[in-house]
Amino acid sequence: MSTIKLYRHPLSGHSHRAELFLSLLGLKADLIDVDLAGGAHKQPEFLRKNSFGQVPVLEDGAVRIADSNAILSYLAAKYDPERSWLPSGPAAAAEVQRFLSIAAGPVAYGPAAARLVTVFGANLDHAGTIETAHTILGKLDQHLEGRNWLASDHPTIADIANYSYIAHAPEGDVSLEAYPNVRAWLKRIETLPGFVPMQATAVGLAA
Ligand SMILES: N[C@@H](CCC(=O)N[C@@H](CS)C(=O)NCC(=O)O)C(=O)O
Repeated sequence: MSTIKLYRHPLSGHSHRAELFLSLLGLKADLIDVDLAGGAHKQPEFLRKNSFGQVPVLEDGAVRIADSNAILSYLAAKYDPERSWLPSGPAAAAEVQRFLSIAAGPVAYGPAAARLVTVFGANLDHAGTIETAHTILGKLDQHLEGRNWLASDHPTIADIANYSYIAHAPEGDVSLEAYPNVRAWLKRIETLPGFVPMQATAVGLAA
């Protein structure tokens, strides 16, 4: 049995990015579903793993990491000695960090938040989240003009961090129709050896 455990929710894009990266690295992990609807993430047992009460959490032997981007950074530093997924040069590392911040900023407040409304019934300003989503998608589409990957000439954790919520943006009523470079980039990620999709939901699939 594997010593790596990923506490997650199957419809959580933050969880999916960790699951996807484990798979791309060829690492076996036990996926442990946390019952968010039942409030298991706010119970003492889970709060001992992450006092913020959120998935995902990774346990690798005695090491415990909360936060999806922190998990990506840890896995890249530990299991990719060539540092291809997280380059160690100062400028290259900074460029990856720039896109981790975008994943935790406008992508979280845009496409991820729009999907929170439609999939989980979150009480947010749906129109505002959709507007934020289109602003960042427009910028990313421009950035990807003539580029295959977000932060380098090869895939890095910047691509993995941004993939899940952008791929599932239509579930939040955010169409990707106007962003051909973004759609081509998503497809590129989907052809990486070891790619695993996030479970789709019934909402927004026609968008
Ligand atoms: N910054 C965190 C955000 C994680 C997050 O928002 N997780 C959501 C599921 S996608 C969650 O656990 N929500 C429950 C809550 O916040 O109460 C990360 O990147 O892991």
